Amino acid sequence: MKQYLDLCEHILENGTKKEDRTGTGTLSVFGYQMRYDLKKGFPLMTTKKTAFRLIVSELLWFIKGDTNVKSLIADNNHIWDEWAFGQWVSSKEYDGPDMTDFGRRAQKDEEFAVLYKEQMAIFQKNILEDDAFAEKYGDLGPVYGKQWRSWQATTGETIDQLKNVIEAIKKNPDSRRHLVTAWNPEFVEDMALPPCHTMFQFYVADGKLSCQLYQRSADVFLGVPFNIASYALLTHLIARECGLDVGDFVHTTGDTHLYLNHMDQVKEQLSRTPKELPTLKVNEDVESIFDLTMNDISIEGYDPHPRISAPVAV
Ligand code: DHF
Ligand code: TMP
Repeated sequence: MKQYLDLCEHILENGTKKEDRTGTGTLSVFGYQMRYDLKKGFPLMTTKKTAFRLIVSELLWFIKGDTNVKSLIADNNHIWDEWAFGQWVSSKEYDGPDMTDFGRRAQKDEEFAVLYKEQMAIFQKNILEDDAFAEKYGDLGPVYGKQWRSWQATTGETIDQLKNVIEAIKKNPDSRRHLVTAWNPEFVEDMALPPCHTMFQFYVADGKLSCQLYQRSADVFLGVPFNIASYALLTHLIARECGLDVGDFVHTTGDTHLYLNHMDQVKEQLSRTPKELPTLKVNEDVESIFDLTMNDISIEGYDPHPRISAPVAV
């Protein structure tokens, strides 16, 4: 994972101080590219413990076309909670303490952080126990799952981009049109968070499947480790379904930033020596990526340095 550490150093050295939507502030560069040879091991961070289970559960959630946090929360995956919670506390129905700007206030104000935790716990309970509530506030809008599996066409029909791209890779591997896009301009406004990983392309050469992602906005400390592992996993899963080996994962990012409240954490991570990469194991009895469940996917030989926690900018 030297490339990832190089990126962190590159931003520390060359990043420009830039304000951002969340009010946190960042050091940012525009345009960066990393390349991971997937044959050399599975690119999961070894310089900080990264929860592979959460990455699998989120990817399977995209693959099944789901956009509601209910199934993630049921899986004990809370990485999308804040963005669903935001919909509830800004609705007319919400009558608890004022949660305006909860992300930033929870970091600065301990008293508020207690109130926030209480309301978040109520939210999570409601999502799990009340179907109508979950339908209303758990849905993040037409985000990744919707665009990948049922893009709305003007004919009234929907387009299954993921299924189509897998079929196309099998039938016509040399094609230069193996693309899936989550950026649907008509619906960007309806999404709780406009897609960060916006478009990806597959490429087949020498019997190997490669994938390139264009990510418009990249939170290098928190989001990027998840994004790298998630797309590496997707590439493995599609390669095996298409009878191909894995090639490279190419990660191209637009606004590539380190949040100013992640600086100590990044420096701690940079002080650590990378370890050997783990190996991915997928249940061979399941062929199609549409039939895989959590239990079919695991990682072996993962012995990372300890976790480094950091606040997420909402
Ligand atoms: N907003 C921002 N500002 N950055 C993001 O990376 C981000 N990612 C989103 C949604 N919005 C975002 C979805 N993905 C975490 C990782 C990925 C993710 C959201 C959150 C995260 O907090 N990871 C922590 C803790 C994970 C845990 O164990 O619960 C980590 O240390 O990796
Ligand atoms: P933005 O919509 O203002 O760009 O904010 C989105 C933030 O979330 C930004 O810091 C990038 C980060 N992010 C990732 O890095 N990876 C992800 O997968 C997601 C969903 C978000």
